[in-house]
Amino acid sequence: MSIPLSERVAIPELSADDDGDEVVIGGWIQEVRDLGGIAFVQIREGTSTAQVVLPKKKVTEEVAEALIETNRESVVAVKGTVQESDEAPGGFEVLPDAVEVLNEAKAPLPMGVVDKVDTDVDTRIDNRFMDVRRPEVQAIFKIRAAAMEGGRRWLMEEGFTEITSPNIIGAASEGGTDVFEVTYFEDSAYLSQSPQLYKQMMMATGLDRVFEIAKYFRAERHNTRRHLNESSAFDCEVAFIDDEDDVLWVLENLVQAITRHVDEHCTEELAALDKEVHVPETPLPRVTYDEALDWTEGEIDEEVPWGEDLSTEAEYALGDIMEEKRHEYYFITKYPDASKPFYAMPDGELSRSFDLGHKGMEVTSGAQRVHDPDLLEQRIKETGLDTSDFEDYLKPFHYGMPPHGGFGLGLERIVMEMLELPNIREAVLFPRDRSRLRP
Ligand code: AMO
Repeated sequence: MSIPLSERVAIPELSADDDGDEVVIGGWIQEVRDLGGIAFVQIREGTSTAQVVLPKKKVTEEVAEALIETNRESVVAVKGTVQESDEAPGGFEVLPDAVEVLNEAKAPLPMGVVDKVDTDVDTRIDNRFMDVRRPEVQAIFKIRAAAMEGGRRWLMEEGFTEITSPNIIGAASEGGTDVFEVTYFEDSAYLSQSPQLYKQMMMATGLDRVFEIAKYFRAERHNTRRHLNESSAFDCEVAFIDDEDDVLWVLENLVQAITRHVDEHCTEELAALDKEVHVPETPLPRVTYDEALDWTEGEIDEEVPWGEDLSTEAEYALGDIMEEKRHEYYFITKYPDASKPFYAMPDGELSRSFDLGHKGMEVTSGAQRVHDPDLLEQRIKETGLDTSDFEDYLKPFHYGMPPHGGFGLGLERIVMEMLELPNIREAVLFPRDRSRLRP
């Protein structure tokens, strides 16, 4: 007779209070300790385990063998009685009457799950299904999901509408060369670098506040610890703004909502990673681009010429300075126009653009946008792009486009930063980088 899996009780929900209850549990065989007259088997589900106790005189040979002889990491169902036990981890154990091996794992395993040996990151990603069985890895993806939930919830509460824009597009969304070209029937198309042009087009519709948890595809050739060729972001756009300050308000509160949600809902996961999340106070400090150059001068080997984007070295130096001032998160505002894209609103030589930094890592860029069609067209031309590629984007600007602005908050970047992960690949299940297209 098979064990009814629909009656399965979640291991994290079991405790000594269930003493005497008949339960069904299911999970992966993590560890077997056979002491002769008695054996202990740890069954893992998620980041929790339950101890199954096998006193050889009290359980049938068939039950004992099924757990002791089956390879580690096999999936089993166990039906038995919960008994309080001071010696068992969690204060309880399960005495089984029936065991069913649902799927036996091959041996040897492609990588260890609980062994304390360091497995290299490539082996881990090649075997992600097994890597995610490790509590500290599973915790990362639960926290990532919580970050998405916390952000999405807050945006919904603030009246944002979630949109979905196309990922297969006819012209490069961010301009430039970092686009993946794909065959589209008889034509070629591109994978979207961001939903930038679409979220802006929505500002002409009356949906005044939109967001998308978007995919960015970027054919950047560099292989760094903070770049992916496929990444995700909270992309927001807001209409009827006075200036970029209105957008900064949304961003700082979104970051606060994300970190607060993780802090409040991921206690176990943070403990598995031995991390604490710091919820920033708002408003976040604003540092102008000029101040950033000024403050980092002398702290870095290669000065940043005015007008250019901050170098990685300057970003980290600024991160250190801000950390000394006890600020993990901070805005960098008033960038030079020359360093920002055509759609960002110029303000003389400056731009109404900003970045959000966290300890030296850029986690967000955004800006008030140009909403005047003539200026926008002129800027597209000045960038060396072909305005005919932007016809669909430009059209709404001729038919009632309110002042607007927005930002893209890199999801992997904020997860990586929150959890102090050494590499962005740790924050995505199946990373895409220059040398990886599988699994
Ligand atoms: P930007 O190109 O700065 O701006 O991207 C916004 C944020 O997305 C994240 N990000 C990445 N993360 C990992 N790997 C990458 N290759 C990568 N590229 C970007 C970063 C970055 O800050 N359209 C604008 C946003 C806007 O103005 O609304 C844009 O895409 O965290």
